[in-house]
Amino acid sequence: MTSRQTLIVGDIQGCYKGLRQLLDKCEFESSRDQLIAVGDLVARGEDSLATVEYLMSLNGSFRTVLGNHDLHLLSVIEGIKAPNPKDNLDNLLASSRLAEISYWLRRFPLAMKLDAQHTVVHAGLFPLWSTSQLLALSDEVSQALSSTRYLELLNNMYANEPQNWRESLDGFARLRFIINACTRMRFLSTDYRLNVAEKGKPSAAPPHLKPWFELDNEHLGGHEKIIFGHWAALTGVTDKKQVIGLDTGYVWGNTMSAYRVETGEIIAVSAG
Ligand SMILES: [Mn+2]
Repeated sequence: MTSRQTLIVGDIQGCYKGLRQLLDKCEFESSRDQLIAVGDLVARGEDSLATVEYLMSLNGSFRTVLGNHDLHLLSVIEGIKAPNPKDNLDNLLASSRLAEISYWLRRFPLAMKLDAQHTVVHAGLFPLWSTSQLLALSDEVSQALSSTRYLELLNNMYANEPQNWRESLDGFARLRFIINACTRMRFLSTDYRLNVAEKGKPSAAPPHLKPWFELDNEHLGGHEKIIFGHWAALTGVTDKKQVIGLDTGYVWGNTMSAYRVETGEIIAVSAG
């Protein structure tokens, strides 16, 4: 690559070695290019601390949307939740830079628009929302995350309710729905009820549940693309031109993927 590129990388999950291999393969130059992540920067991989320190070192060349694992890390840092025993966060939690890491992380949004075409969000676009509504709702959560309500929000974040979106939702129920839709959604029932329990492949789900991208979204423009992660069981396959899944399960031994915005290419490295 000799011209500036914008790369969107799938779920990194603390897989530092895979991230660096993927960026090398893409010929990523931090002085020239932009790197954007779909969230879940940390968790089960071999080195969540090295991953975060590297991404922080990129300064303005790196941005992310927040994933469920990133929000959970904030709760763990604040002592609201215990670390998940399946995660590998010990070195990160022991870091002398922990306060700096928390401050850095919680200033990122749940969703971002790169241009008129490309929207990035960890779990997906709730199909009753337009991308501009998604951005406005993401801002509501960001305001709480950067305010004195920060700890209260983390304390009120853990529940699977409400399942139905209503514009009249308010308080923490509203913020929780936005967080669940943006960071945990996979399936919805056909009446647009959020189901965050089911995790497998669409073909293995009960018939009343559909992947979020299979439900009609009358607000999504024909030129728009949604770039998301979170759902490793899809291995990136959505069968929709407008919906680009980048969680290809590197942490489970599969691949880590990046989408090159300028060309529409997917570049991947294998864990095996
Ligand atoms: Mn996730």
